[in-house]
This record gives sequence, C-alpha cells and structure tokens, in this order.
Amino acid sequence: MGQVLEKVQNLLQPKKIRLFMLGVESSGKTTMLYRMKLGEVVRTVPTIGLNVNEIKYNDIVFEITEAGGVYKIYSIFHHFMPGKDGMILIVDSSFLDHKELLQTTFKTCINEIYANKKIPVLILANKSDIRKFTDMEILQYIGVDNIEDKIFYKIIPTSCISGDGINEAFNWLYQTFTNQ
Ligand SMILES: Nc1nc2c(ncn2[C@@H]2O[C@H](COP(=O)(O)OP(=O)(O)O)[C@@H](O)[C@H]2O)c(=O)[nH]1
Ligand SMILES: [Mg+2]
Repeated sequence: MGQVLEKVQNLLQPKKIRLFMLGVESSGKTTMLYRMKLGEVVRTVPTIGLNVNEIKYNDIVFEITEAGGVYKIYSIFHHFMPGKDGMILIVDSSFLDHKELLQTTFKTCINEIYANKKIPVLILANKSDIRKFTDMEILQYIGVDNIEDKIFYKIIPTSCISGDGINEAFNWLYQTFTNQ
C-alpha cells in the first residue's frame, strides 16, 4: 500500500529540473531570476553565496541556482554540478568581459555534470535593450566551439528591462526537458 501511495505521489508531484546559472558579475543573473519568478524588475545587490530559486512553469519546477561572489570563487563552482540537469549561461550582450574566466569555468562545470547525452545549455544574450555584440560574437566569447560535442544549446536575446525573450527562454527549457 505504502509503495502504491508513493507512486501516486510521484505522479502528482511536478517534475523538478535543476539548473545552474553561470555568468560573470553584473551580467544580470539575479535580475533575471527575479524577473522570471515575479515578472518584475527588482533592484539587486551583489550576490554573496548561493541564490536558489524555484520557478514553476506549466507542470515543471525549475530549481535555478545562482552562485555569486568574487571571481576567486569561480574555481569552486564545479562542486555544485553533480545532480544538475543543465545550465543557464547568461551574458551581458553589451559588454563581453572576463572571457578566459568564463570559458574555463563553463568548461569545468560542464565536465562535472554527469549525463550520457548532450547537456542542455540555455544561453541568454541579456541586456538586449543595450546590445552591442552579435550572436556569433557572443558564441565565440563563450567558446562554444571547444565544448560543442558535450552540449545542446540555444542562444536567446533577453532583456530584464522590457521582458523580451523571457517567454521564449522558458518555452525552450520546457520543450527541452519534457522531451527527455
Ligand atoms: N539595461 C539592462 N540592464 C540590466 C538587464 N539585466 C540586468 N541589468 C542590470 O545589470 C546590473 C547587474 O545585475 P545583477 O542582476 O545584479 O547581475 P549579477 O551580478 O549577474 O547577479 C543591475 O544594475 C541590473 O539592473 C537588462 O536586461 N538590461
Ligand atoms: Mg547576483
């Protein structure tokens, strides 16, 4: 009986997808998380430590972890990867800084996610309202070429200010994780 109840509970509980959000300081991670969760622009302070949010979209709960802090701690981000289903990589499309740090961290993080298929990565070309770089330049900045065999990605321009692209981003996440 207990086992049957457990199975029914599992069926009723929404599927949970765990994502790690990576992006250099000020790319808009915290603003994006609150925009996704609350639909509004919240004034942020620099994130120290982990900022974990659960956002429900249709019948999926996305648990999104933002790890903030000074650049030195990027070297420990890969410890958060086991158990994650994918990543959100957020880029300030008006200012592509800390390229090497981002590329190294991204690669080490991907290598720590255990998966027997390509890992979904949603790339948000954020701040599209003040954008200066093309998708191609952004993909080069991230170093997608070095890691293309391990990931399955989509780049979507977003703006936390206007809300542009955010529905498209959720739709991609939803389609990707319902088809798995
Ligand atoms: N113009 C513009 N500014 C943004 C956008 N998203 C975030 N910001 C601003 O970028 C700054 C850094 O945002 P924050 O979320 O704290 O970045 P984090 O360090 O990556 O968490 C803040 O001043 C935000 O208001 C956007 O889409 N457009
Ligand atoms: Mg932050």
